[in-house]
Amino acid sequence: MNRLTEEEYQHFLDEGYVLVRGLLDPELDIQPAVDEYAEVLDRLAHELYDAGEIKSVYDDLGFSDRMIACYRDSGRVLSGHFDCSLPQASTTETSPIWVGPEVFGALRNETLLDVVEDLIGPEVFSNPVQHIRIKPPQDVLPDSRMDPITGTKGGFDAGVTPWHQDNGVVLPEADETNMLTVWWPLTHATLKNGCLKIIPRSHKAGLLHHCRTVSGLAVPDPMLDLGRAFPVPMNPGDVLFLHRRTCHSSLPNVSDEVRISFDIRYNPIGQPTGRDIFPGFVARSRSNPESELRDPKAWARSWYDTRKRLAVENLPHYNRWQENDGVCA
Ligand SMILES: O=C(O)CCC(=O)C(=O)O
Ligand SMILES: [Fe+2]
Repeated sequence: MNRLTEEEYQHFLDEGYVLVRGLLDPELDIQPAVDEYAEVLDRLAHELYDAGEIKSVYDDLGFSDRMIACYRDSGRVLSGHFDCSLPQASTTETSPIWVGPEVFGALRNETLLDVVEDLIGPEVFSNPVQHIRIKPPQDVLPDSRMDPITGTKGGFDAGVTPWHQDNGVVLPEADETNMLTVWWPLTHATLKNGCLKIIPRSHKAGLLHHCRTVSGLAVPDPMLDLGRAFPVPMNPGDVLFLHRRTCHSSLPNVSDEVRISFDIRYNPIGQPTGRDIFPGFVARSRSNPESELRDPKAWARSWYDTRKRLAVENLPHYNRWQENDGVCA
């Protein structure tokens, strides 16, 4: 074991998660990414202002208030401009994406990879199912994104996340892939601003049926042991490692600040990622260190190339769940 104790490892196996408090150093491991996103927001604010969509560039505001002002004035969902992945449909050559060097640095963070290695072994592939979630207070989300099931303003990318297993989000070819989810906040994640909730031991019941909702894929409540569910408030530096079948969701953001978190995934090299139209990379290989990708530009290029390809080819379906299926009606 690099970083985990035997007890922590056993806890992951038994409960389907392990929460490591204070694993990362907020100044060294998190602030560089926060600064990079502040630059992305600065450029976006100028673009929106030039397009007449916001009343000011709001450069006197801090990140959270500036983001909220841009949401409020523009009435748009802006999360795609920050996300390190492409949209689920209708990708064009100009679909927004942010794949900057500090995001790559986060995916290659050695402290994280030490724990990942403890959990899935020494040959580690960075799975392309990855997001930064800048979740604004839900009252600034456009009304069109009201979720009929949860009654909260949704949109998978910026609102409340319904109960699901990450295994349900990838294609069946990855059902036996040992995919690990790594969730960590860049700001405090609280009960009020929409922290994660998990159901311990839910990883033992196999893959559950997921329904398509406005907010993303959702396991219907009757299939869940909700009595066990608990919220997981976290501080910057804390990291949550989730088994691919552990049921989780997140609360609505009813605060007046944005909640920012990374959710990134890894699997053993050679196993299907479940989304092979997107590019992953070797993050750590003890047997062949030369195969590791260390060049942030090459990584960014792999996403730009994918965007270009998807803008002309149709995106193959990467959702196994049908639109109007009986279980979900
Ligand atoms: O951050 C959220 O609100 C949801 C995250 C999630 O579903 C995940 O990390 O897999
Ligand atoms: Fe998830």
